[in-house]
Amino acid sequence: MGYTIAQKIIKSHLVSGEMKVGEEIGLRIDQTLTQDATGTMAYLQLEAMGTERVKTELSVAYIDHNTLQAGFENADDHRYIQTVTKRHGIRFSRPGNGICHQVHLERFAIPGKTLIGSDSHTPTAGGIGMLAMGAGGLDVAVAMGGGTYYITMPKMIKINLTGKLSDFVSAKDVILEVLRLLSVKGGVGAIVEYAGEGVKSLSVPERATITNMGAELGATTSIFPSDETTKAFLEAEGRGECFIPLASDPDAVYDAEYTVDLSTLSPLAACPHSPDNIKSVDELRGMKINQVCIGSCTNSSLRDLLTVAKMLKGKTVHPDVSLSISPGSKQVYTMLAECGALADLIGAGARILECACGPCIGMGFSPESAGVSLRTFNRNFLARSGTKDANVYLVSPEVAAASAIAGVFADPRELGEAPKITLPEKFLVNDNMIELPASEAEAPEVEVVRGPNIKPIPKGKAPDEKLSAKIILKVEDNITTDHIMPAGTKILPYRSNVPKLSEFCFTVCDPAFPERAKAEGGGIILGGQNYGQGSSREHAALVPLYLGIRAVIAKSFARIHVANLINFGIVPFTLADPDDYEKLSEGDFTTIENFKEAIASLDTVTIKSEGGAEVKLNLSLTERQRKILLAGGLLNYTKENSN
Ligand code: MIC
Ligand code: SF4
Repeated sequence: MGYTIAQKIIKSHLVSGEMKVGEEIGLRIDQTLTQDATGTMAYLQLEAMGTERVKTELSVAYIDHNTLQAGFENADDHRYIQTVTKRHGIRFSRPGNGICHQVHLERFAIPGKTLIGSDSHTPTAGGIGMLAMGAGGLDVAVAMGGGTYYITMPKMIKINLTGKLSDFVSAKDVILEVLRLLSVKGGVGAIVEYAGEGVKSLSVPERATITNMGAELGATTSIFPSDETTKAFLEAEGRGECFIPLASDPDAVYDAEYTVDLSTLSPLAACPHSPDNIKSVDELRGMKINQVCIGSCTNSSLRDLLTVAKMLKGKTVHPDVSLSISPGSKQVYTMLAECGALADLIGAGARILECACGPCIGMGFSPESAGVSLRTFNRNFLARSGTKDANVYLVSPEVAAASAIAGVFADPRELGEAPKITLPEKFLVNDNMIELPASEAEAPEVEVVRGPNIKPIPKGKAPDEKLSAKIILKVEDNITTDHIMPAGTKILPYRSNVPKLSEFCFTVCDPAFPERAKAEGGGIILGGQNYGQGSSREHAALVPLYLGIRAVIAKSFARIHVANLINFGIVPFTLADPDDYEKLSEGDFTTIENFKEAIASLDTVTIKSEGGAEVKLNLSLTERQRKILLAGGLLNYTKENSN
C-alpha cells in the first residue's frame, strides 16, 4: 500500500508509535517557530527546562502580534525574546519584518521537513509541502530542546481540486468552500491533503492561504504536493536548493475524499461569528459596510496585495468605509513600494499598517459599534475584533477591495476585467531583519533581559486522590480560545503576566467568572463540542490553572487545546453520553472519588453531583499523558525524566 504525502513525512520522522489512525505517535521536529504572544512563555519554559542550546535544525522567534506597544509591556517582552533567543541558538525576526507564517514561508519553510509553531496557523507552511503543525508553547519548547512531539496519528482526507478558478475568484474562496463542506469540526483528527489537476494552477502563496485556514477546520494540518510551482517559488526566494518533489503514491489510501471544482466556485464569505458560516457574496450583495481590513497570515502575500492595488488604482475608498492594509512581510512591503503599487493603495485612501497581525488579533482597528467589517483574515469569532457587537465577515482580497470602493458588499466580478498579476521571477531577498544567535562560545556571555512584566509561570500540581469541586462555568458548543482567554489591545500585553491575565479569563462568556473562580478556589468547567477550538495559546489552559481549574468536562475537545490542558495538568474528561450535558448544571457540586486512580489507569469514571445525577465520563489518555497529568504537567514531567 502506498503512502499519502503526510504519511511519507511522518514515516521519515517517526520516533515512536505505529502509524495507525488514533494511536499516539512521536515525531522528530526539524524546525520550530514562535511568535511574541506565545513566545515569552515558550522561552520561559525552555529556560525552566535547563536547555542551553536548541537542538533543532532551525528555530525562529518572530515579533508580529504584540506590536502596538501602548505601554512598556510589549517592548519588555520583545527585549526578553531577543536576548533569550540570542543566548539559546534561535534566530530572531525583528518587529517590522513581518507575520511569522508569511516570513517563514518565504525564507525558511522546506518541503518534506517537519515544523511546529506556537501558533495555530503554522500549517501555512503546508503550502510548500512541509508537515507544519500548531502546538502549545511548552510543546515547542520541548521540541527546541530536541524532544519528541507527540500527536495522535491522523486520518487522511483528500481534496481533489479540478478545473481552474474564474476571474476574481481566489484561494480564499477555495478554503471557504472547504469550510462549507466540512465545517469547523470536519478536520478534527485529520490531515487534509490537496491533489488533482487544479493544484497546478495555484501558486505557493495561494496554496498557503488554503493550508493556513485549514486550522479553522480543526485539522492537524493541511498539505500540498511539492512540484514545479514549489520549485519556482523556492528559486524566486533564492532557496532553490531546498526543493524536493513530493507527491502521494498512486495507491495511497485516504479515509475520505472530496472534490472541489475550481471552475464552479464563486466569491464566498464566512458570516458572523464562525469561519464555517458560509454564504455566497451574491446573497450578501448590497449590505452596507463600515470597514475593510486586508492582510493577516491568510491573505497578505505579494499576489494578494498587488491584486488589491490594481483594483484600487485611481479609485477612492468609499467615504463610509475605513480600509486598512497590513502587508505580510517586509519583502512584500518593499516590493509593493518598488513597483509603485504602494502608491496606488495610499492614493486610494487605504490606511497602511505595519507588517504585523494588527487588526486580526484585535490590536487596533476595532470596528465601530454594531459595525460591519469585511476582513481577509481567518477568524471572525465573537469579540475578536475588539468590538463585541461588530459583525465580521471573512472574504477574499478581491471581495474586500471591490466592497471598499462600493461601500457595500460587492461582487468583484461586476467590475469587468480581472487584474492580471505576474509575480516576479526573483523576490527581493534581504534578511537584514533576522538576527542570528550568538555562537556557542559567546552564548553564555549574553545577558537575558527580563522586564517587570514577566511573571513566573504558574506550576501544575499533582492530582489529589479525590476531586470534589463545583462546576463553576457551563458553556455551549464550539467555545474558542478567544472566549477562554481573549486577546486584543488591553489584554495581549499581559501574555507573560498570568495573574493579570486571569482578570480577563472567560469574561466574553461571563464577566463575573474570574471573581467567582477566585472566590470558589477553582473548580470544574463544563463545555460542549469542540471545546477550545481556535488558537494554540496555552494561556487558555495556564490561566484557568492559575484560577484553580482542575478538570474540564466536554462533549469533545479541539486538538491543540486538549494537549495544552494536559501539558498544564488539567484533566480533560469527555462525556460518555453527550446528552448527559443536560444533567449537569453550573453551580453543581460534584465529586470524583477515584480521581487519581482514574488518571493513572482508568478509561471511565463516574461523577456524582450533589443533586443526585450520576454521569459517566471517559478519559482517553495515552500512557505518556497519564504520566504527565500525574506529575502535575509536562514541565514537571520533563524535569523528573531528565534527571
Ligand atoms: C490567533 O490567531 O488567534 C493567534 C493570536 O495567532 C493565536 C496565537 C495566540 O493566541 O497567541 C493562534 O492562532 O495560535
Ligand atoms: Fe497573526 Fe492573525 Fe495569523 Fe494569528 S491569525 S498569526 S493573529 S495574522
